[in-house]
Amino acid sequence: MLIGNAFWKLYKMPIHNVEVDGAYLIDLPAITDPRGDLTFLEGQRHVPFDIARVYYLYNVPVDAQRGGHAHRDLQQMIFALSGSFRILLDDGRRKAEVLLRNPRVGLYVNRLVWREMDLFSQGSVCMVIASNPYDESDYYRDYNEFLAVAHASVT
Ligand code: T46
Repeated sequence: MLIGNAFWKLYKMPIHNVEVDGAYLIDLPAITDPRGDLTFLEGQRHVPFDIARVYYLYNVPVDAQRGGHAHRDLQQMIFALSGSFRILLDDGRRKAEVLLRNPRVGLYVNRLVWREMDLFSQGSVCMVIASNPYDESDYYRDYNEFLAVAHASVT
């Protein structure tokens, strides 16, 4: 399966690298007319996986901190459908910070990337497209355990 840069080059989607391995920002199509804007995404066309699950975060207090984990296998694409929030990314060697605030920009996050989310604006809505159904055993919720696995996977 193609993942990351190879996928986006093949499908000619505009991508913007962030400073960690396994995470990219992509611009989705937008159809704009006087009635408003429409953005769409299709599995294996705009996201490099088959879509198995969609979930969304809403009614999030502005001082909430979410995330604080990485995944063993899960790939995701994260959107700010309304408002904005910050995502801190960590591949075990480098860290990056992304402010999501445009509903047509998605953040692709591969497996083995630690993520933390904060600075939610009032009324923000975060939508996530995921490659697998929910499975608690797929989570690394201990940062040191994640670091050990991330370091082992690049050596
Ligand atoms: C991620 C960030 C961006 C379910 O039952 N089904 C689900 O699909 C999800 C995502 C969660 N849950 C349960 C598990 C927990 O009891 O909902 C509760 C809250 O989940 P969690 O604390 O993991 O939520 P966040 O916002 O910290 O993290 C979520 C995703 O879990 C995670 O994969 O990348 O959003």
